[in-house]
Order: sequence, then C-alpha cells, then structure tokens
Amino acid sequence: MRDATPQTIYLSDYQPFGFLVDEVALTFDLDPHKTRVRSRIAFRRNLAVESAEFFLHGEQLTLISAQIDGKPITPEVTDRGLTCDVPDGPFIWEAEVEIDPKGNTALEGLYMSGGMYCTQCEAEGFRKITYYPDRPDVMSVFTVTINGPHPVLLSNGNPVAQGQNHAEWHDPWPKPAYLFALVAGDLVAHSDRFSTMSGREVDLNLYVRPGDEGKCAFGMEALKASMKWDEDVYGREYDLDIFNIVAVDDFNMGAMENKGLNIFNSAAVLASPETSTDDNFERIEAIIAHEYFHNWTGNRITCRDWFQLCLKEGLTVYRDSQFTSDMRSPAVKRISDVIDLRGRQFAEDQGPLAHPVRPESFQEINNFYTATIYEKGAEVIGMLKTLVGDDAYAKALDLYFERHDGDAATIEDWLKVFEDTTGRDLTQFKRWYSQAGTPRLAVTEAWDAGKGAFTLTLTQHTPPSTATPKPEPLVLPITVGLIGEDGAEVVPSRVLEMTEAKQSFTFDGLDARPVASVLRGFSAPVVLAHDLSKQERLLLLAHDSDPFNRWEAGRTLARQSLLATITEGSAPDAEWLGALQAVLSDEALEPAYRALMLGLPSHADLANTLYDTGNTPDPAAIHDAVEATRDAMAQAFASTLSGLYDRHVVNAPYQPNAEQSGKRALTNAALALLTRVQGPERAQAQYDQADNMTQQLSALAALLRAGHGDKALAEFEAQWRDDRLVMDKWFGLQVSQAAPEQAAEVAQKLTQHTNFNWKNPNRFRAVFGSLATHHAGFHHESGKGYALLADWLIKLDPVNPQTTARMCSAFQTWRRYDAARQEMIQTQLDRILASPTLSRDTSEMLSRIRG
Ligand code: LYS
Repeated sequence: MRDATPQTIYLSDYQPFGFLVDEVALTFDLDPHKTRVRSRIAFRRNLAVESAEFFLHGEQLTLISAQIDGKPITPEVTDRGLTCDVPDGPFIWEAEVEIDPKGNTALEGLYMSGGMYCTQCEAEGFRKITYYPDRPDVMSVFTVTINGPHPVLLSNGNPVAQGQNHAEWHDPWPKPAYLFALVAGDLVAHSDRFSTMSGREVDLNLYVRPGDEGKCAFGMEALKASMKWDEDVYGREYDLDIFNIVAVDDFNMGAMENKGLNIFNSAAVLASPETSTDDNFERIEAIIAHEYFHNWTGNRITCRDWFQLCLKEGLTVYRDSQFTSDMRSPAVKRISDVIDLRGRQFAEDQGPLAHPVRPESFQEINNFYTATIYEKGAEVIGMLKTLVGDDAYAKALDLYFERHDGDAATIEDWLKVFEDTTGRDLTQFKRWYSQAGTPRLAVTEAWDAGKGAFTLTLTQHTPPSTATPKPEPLVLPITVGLIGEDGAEVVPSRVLEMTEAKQSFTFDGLDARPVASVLRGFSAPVVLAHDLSKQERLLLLAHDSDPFNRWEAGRTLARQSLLATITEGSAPDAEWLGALQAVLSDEALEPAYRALMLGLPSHADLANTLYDTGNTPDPAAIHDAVEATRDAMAQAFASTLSGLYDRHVVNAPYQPNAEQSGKRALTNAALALLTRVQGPERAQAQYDQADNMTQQLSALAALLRAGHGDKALAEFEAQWRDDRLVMDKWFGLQVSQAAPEQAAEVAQKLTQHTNFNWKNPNRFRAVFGSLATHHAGFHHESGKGYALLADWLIKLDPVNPQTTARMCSAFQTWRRYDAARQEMIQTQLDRILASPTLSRDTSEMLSRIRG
C-alpha cells in the first residue's frame, strides 16, 4: 500500500524504550503460507526512562491471540504495530501470529527461497515475524524452537535439542532482534572445526543446496582465516560452540551477520575455479571476513539506533580491508578501494543523495546502506588511525571492546575511546560524521631557492549541499613525501595535519626544488587539485616510492589525455603512453599492480570530471575517446603486451591466490587490448582451452567486444545453463559488452529469455545493474535505456521495494547531463513516482533524486 504520509525519523528524537526485555522464547510452526509464530517475552519497566508507552512493532502480521501474564487481552493494532495497557511490575507477554513466508517476495522477514525458509531482519525485518520492540537498543537472550518437516532447522546460538522435525536453539548473548535468524530446509553441510586462541573447539558448517557441495571449500578456508586473523590482529575470539553459514539464492544484498548464523547471498559465498572468477574469490573472501568480523563490531557491540549504522559498518569494512591487504597485496587493495570509492561514494556524495556518514534523518533505513555509510565510513576510520598512529589505534580498540562489550553504542562512544586513549580533542574530527559532501583540496607550491625551503599551501573546500548547506573545515591527514629530480626520495612520507580552511607547510634544508607526492596512500577521501606539470607527473609515475601515488600519477595523466581527446579531439598523449609502457615492462612490479596501471578512468569518472569543471558530459564522446585511447594503447603496446601475455599466462593448476590471480589480471588485461589489434584468434584459443571461469569469461568478453562472440556465447550457455550464478554472468556480460546503441535492446531481449527470473535480485541486477553501469548505453541519446529501466522498476517495486529503491540510484547523476537527457530522465522518474502503489523505499529515493 502506498504510504500516504511517509514518516521522517530524526536522530535528535531518540528516546530509549520504556521497557527491558529479560528473555525471549519463540516457537515456529513452519508452513509455506501459514507459519505460526508464538512468542513469550519477559518485560519489565526500564526505570531510567520516563515514558512507559508500551508499543510493539509489527507489520504484515495476523494476530491470532495475545496474553499478558496468562490473561487474554485485545491490543490496539495498526499497520505499524500495537499498544495495550500493561502492569507496573514485570510481566510476561505472549502472542501468536500467522505469517506468509511464501507470499513474502520483498525478502525481508521470514521468506522462502528455492524451497527453503530463511530470514533477513536487518534493519527492520523482525517486525514482519512477530510483535516486538524492533530496535537495536533493545537486547535480549533468545530461545528458539522450530517445528517443520525439514532435515535442517537452524537458529542463532548453540543447539540445545534436535529431534525429528524439531530443533531448539539457545543464544546466550543478548542481541537486538535484527540479528535474529532462522533457516529450514533440505540442505547439506560442508563442515570443519576451528580451535580458538583459548582452546575452545568450534564446529563450522557451511549449508548449501544439494548439488552445491563442491563450491564450499574456499568459503570455509576464508572463514577459518578470518577467525584466526581477528584473534591475531584484534585479539577477538569467537564466543559460541558453533558457527553456521547458509547460502541463499534470493537475497537483497551480499550477506548478513546474524549471531552464529550468517546468511549469505549464494553469489557471495559459493565458489569453484570452474564457475567463479578471481574477482569473485576475492570478494567472497572479503564478505566472509566482513560478516565474521561483525561478531565483535556489530554483535557484541551493536548500534544504539540506525543513525549509528556506520559504527558497525564503517569499522567492519575497515577491518575487512585490512584483512584483504594482509591476505593479498596492500597496494592493489588500496587502489581497488579508491577506484570503488570514487566510482560509487563520490558520485553519491556529490549528487542529490548526499548524506553524512551519520545521517540525521531518514524515512526508510534500508535506503541508507550506502557507499557513504560503508566506504566513506571506513575511510574515516582509516584517517583516525593515520592521525593517532598504529599503537594508539590498537589501544583505543582494546578500550572500545572492554568498555562497550554488550552495549548498543554511539559514534560519541566510539570517539570517546580515542580521546581517552590519546588525550586528543576530536570535536573537529567529528565533522566527518556530520557533514556530507566530498572535500576539494587544492595544493599550490612555493620554492625559495636561497633558503632551500619548499612550501605547500593547502586549501580545503567542501561544496555545500542540501544535506550540509554550510560545511566547515575538516581535519585532514595528508601524507606527503618529496622526490628529487633523479627520482630519489628526499623527504620520506610524513603526515601533515590540516585543520584550517587554508594552511601552509614548509620543508627546509633542501638542495633543490623537489617534486611533491601529496596524499600518498589516498590518506583522506578528497578530490585533489594539485597543479603539477606533466613532467612532474611523469617523474612520479616512474619513481614514486608510494605505490598508490605512482598509480595515481598514471591515472591523472590518463584522465588528462582522455579529457583532451573528448573536448579537443586530440590524439592520446604519447608521452604518457611511453611512460606507461616502461611501467608495464618493469618486472619488479607485481602483475596485479601492472594490470591496474592498464586500466582507464571509467566513463562515469570522466563524466563527473567534466561536469565538475563546468562542461556538460557527452556520453557518446566519452565512449569514443575511451575506445580511441584503448586502440592507441593496443597499437603502441602490442609487442610488450604479447610478451607479457606469454610470460605470465598461468599454466599451473588453478589457485585463487593473489599471485596467480594477479598474473591472470595482467594477461587478461593484455588480451583485451591485443584482441583489438590482432583479431580474435588469441581470445578464441584462450576460450577453448580455459579450465577456469576467469580465463573463460575474460576471453568471452574480448570476443564479444570484437564482434566475434556469438559462437562462444551459445557454447557458454549450453555449458552453464543449469548453473544460476554462472548464468548471471552470461546475462550481465552481454549487456556490459554491447555497443552503446544496442545496450538497451540487448537488455530488453534478455528479459524475454526463459531463464530471466526477474524476481531473483541477482538476475535482475545482472541485466539492469549492467545496463545502468554501461554509461554510454544507459545514457544513449535515444533515451531507450532510461525508459527500459523505468519500466522494470515499476514492475519490481510492488514485489521487492528494497532492490527497486537501490536500483533507482542509476538516475542520481541526472543533473550532470544536457537538457534533453535531463528531461527524458525526469519523465521516467515522474512515471515511476506516479505508480499507484509505490513503496516507501522507492518513493523516498525518487523524491530525493528528483529534488
Ligand atoms: N549488515 C549487513 C552487512 O554486513 C547488511 C544488511 C543490509 C540490510 N538492509 O553489510
């Protein structure tokens, strides 16, 4: 039903709940359309709180009966929850409700996927299971009984009784309802064990559908590595006798950290060399780590309210990126994270959806699981660590765990542990949590040859936005090193701490004017404007000891070359190409790093830069410039690339490790370029010989782009028809590799394929996520891309509001484009907004985007 008056929730209105929950017992009698849930909850007044209003959340529930202390009552029920009179002293609330898991296509609460029951409660899904104070600051101990004709019946905590069609679970750790989970079905387990640092034996199980057993080994190894890493690096031990992970095909996001029972999108956990790419393996390892790390940063210490979401997500993303750096290459991980941050978070922070890392209001919290909360939230923690140093960070984290274990905490609590550990005042730093927008950092230089003094003058400015009309200066840790003319480092990295709008820093005692390498490691999430000459950038590209800035120098040269091609039609910069070739040939550099060097700024990145500098981006011109640049790279580097391909192609049995995947990244980047100049033979040969998905898929992509992919595409479909995760790739690749004028038609045609199950979020995203990120295709002047996406969002919204709302962000950059495109997009946005039953999720997103 359309919400007539969407309610806005404000951080400043926070009030604790007037009752405490001592214990919760839930009994589920499972049935596809008529599941009965009985709850028995021990409440007592929270005397620290004045208001004693007894309100329990509940949505889409059929109340069968309710009792207080054994006496039947008739509560006042609305579509949001219920209220009733309650005794002054402690009391027992009992209720029985009926729910319809099979009819639950929104995939929130208890629902069915491929014949199994599963749950997703974060953020506010538990209220679709039973009446409860569904808020993260209400924590309790849960006992769960499940009755149903299924071999596997799971819930949180430790198993206390198992029988035929019956199981009982007890979770001794008090938790909020959003961490509740239940799974039931005909599943098989891949099992292992882990001994914790104190010698506790933990049973580990990864539950999957029969047939998927062969895709579990990697996830299990990643889990054990995560458990070990959290002990070694953060001193955090696991705290139950059992840890279960379940793979589910229909899932709105990546995964969920329910206590002792993580539930994963099968795409985020199932892996095998034949069916998963190297990128899939790395992502799976990171997501398993992320959810596992939540056991401490999220579960043992949770959030007081949903405005504090970054407290658990930003910190946990930060922790999983540390883990990936340790498991793989720190430089490659940092660069990949920054590419992702610029692609998703900067776009969000510079458009109509901009919001602070800790938002101050929302209508639908599901709309705030954003790149800003997660990725910028992690950047803020990285900056904090840079400012206080590694030792103080470790001490502050120890204090955080000691002081707040068992709490529902806030950003204030988090910052206080850093203040108490270091004696620093973090009042100004806290603006990172309250201000939206990406700061711009301008750098100018002055050289005093007489004194040997080199001065950097830094100016920061955050563009105002609706979310933050008057931004104030932030604390910026800016890591800087100085390099001599010969490329040798004359001043090693040091952190400049900027707190004012404008500030100068002088380096003395220099023999000659140095070249400044500013913002090493991308030490703050800002847009940097540093007016280096081309020669200086070439020097950094050849010599910077900081791998991030070395890559960044190449990327900036690439961007400048592309912008000149777009706006002036000039040929790709030969000096940049020459310097890049030298880097590619440097066998001292890891292959994965060189593969990143071969990448170009994305179309969206170029569009944003153009818009930022006062130009209107033309998607077709951007596309043509990128193609021309790729052709020029292919021509200029052909023999180098051919040599790289032959030298690094992996013939050993497939391993998803950093070393092998780096080599494949490099040879596949080389293959993509070589196919442009040498024709399809090499790609066809790689396709025919591939024994792993990384080689197979990149060869298929190269063939498709070269216009020689039809045969391979048909073979691929025949080979993988029955593997839903591989078929997602098949669907996605055809759209992403389509020519701009065909992208919408290809997508549209795929929606008629018998295997296009649009109610499955992975499949929907495979087609429409690929369309939305195909810049020149989505923004094609015909407007076909806009109209097609709008048609399908209108269709999906009543079925799955969360995924619909998320996909609306494809339109968030609409103001960048010309008047004709703006008008076409507005027409589509209005068409979606006019749907008679638009969800709260989608209407909030669209009205924010529309402005
Ligand atoms: N907490 C989950 C994570 O680890 C995501 C939940 C999303 C709920 N809408 O990222």
